[in-house]
Amino acid sequence: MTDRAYALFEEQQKARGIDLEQVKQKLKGLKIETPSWGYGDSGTRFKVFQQTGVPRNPFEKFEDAAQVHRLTGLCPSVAIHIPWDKVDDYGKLKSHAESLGLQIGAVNPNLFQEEEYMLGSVTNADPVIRRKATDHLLECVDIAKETGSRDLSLWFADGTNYPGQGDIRKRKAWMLEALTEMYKAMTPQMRMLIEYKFFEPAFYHTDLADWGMAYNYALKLGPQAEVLVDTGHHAQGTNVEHIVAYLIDEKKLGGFHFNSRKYADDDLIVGAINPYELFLIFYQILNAANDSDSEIRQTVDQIAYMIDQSHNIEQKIPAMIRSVLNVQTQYAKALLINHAEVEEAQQRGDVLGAEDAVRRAFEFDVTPLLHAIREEQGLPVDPMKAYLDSSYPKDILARGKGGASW
Ligand code: AOS
Ligand code: ZN
Ligand code: ZN
Ligand code: ZN
Repeated sequence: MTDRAYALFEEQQKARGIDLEQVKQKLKGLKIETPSWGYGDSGTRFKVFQQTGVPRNPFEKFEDAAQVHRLTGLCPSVAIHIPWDKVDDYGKLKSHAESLGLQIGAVNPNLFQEEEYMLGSVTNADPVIRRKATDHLLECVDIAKETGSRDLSLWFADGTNYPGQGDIRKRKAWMLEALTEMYKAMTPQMRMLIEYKFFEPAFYHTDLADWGMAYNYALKLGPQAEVLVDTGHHAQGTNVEHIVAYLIDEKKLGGFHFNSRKYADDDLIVGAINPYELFLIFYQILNAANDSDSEIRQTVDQIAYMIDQSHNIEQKIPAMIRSVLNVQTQYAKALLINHAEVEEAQQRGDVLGAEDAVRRAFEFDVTPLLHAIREEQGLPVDPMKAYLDSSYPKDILARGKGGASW
């Protein structure tokens, strides 16, 4: 059955001029980093729900992440959040990760959970608090040295709730001061990925509100600083794939935090609400992947694909499996775009033809293709089912309730 479905799919794609061997190779190369915080308890400002069986410490978070990688083959690294994942010995955490076939990925400083940061961290009017916040950034650089992490992902909750509450321009300068100090502490192999979000928790102004501000800081800091696009961090209607194309073209797109949303920064399972947006993001990336400029191709190669989700009511591990499979599916669909066909239609000024050439790829059922590559990789064809049928979901119940949470 699978074979017949694949044979038909292969025939169909061949007729469209798609080289399936190349598609398969690219699919097998896809890597998506999962976040340690996605495995723990989380919630909204109204309630953090406690589930039975969530990891009790960073070591167990890696054990759960290893399940996701074992079954999908997609997630060899895990992002950590400091101090949520603070341990005495990062070398020990690193070897634990390696023993599970994983690596420690991006290090995420946390400058939003201490009392002192109520009016800002690196942008606080009090120099003592700014110092403390900057020291935490430096601590994270040191941790990244120990864990062997390339990327430091920065997101700041800094902002104000009311006009006049803070001096926007002074805060802008303090932000640059802190980032500069951190940038100078990084090793040449490291990258600073600067995230932005237009509101929440601050509701009047956010110091790093949009991609333009993140880009401006990255430009001032130097080549090791780049922009991180979190898909949930835009106003309704924003054309995220345009931002992606623009940043790639400027060689400043460092990575993604994938998630999906209906209203704001909802942190829902990526691809659950807006799969076409995700597909169009990959369209832009793949369009740039063949650019004649080698620096653009290199930018595309270095993009860090990361999930940033907080699973409040979902079972954590299945939610993560669903998420990465959704990314894989949209990536697979985008790989079916015939770029030459799109370009020809553009040249002819054929608006409908160009749109059709892009959309048609989205409309294919890629299930036979995904089953085929999983078989070739020795992975279960249905990773979700394989997880649910395994003993792991039952085994972790022994951990009880009250695991790690933010
Ligand atoms: C916050 O909205 C951001 O997306 C950050 O990436 C944050 O660090 C992450 O959600 C973990 O809290
Ligand atoms: Zn209300
Ligand atoms: Zn994020
Ligand atoms: Zn967010």
